[in-house]
Amino acid sequence: MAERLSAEARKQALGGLPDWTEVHGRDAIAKTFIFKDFNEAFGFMTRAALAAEKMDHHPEWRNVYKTVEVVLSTHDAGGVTALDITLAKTMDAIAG
Ligand code: HBI
Repeated sequence: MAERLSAEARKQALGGLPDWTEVHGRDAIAKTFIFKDFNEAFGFMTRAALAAEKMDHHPEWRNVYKTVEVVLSTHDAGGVTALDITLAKTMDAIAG
């Protein structure tokens, strides 16, 4: 199983992930993506869902029109692991 990152390692990883932040009161990271319209937002979610499924690592997320709020945490580990950092980078790459 993936290991939870230390607070220091998590901070360092977040340094390379623009606009991703730590979630207050929980070992998780979050980012809100805002797209041009619903079509762009849902296209992002579709591509990210396929990447997540391939990783067998899935986001918590919420979509309202052109906004997608994402929270990443590894449930099995009870916190942020390297899998969350990889998925965050993948989502950033997909969002462009
Ligand atoms: N996704 N975010 C997240 N965290 C998990 O622990 C997780 C997952 N997707 C699939 C998964 N774990 C499975 O590997 C286990 O529940 C068996």
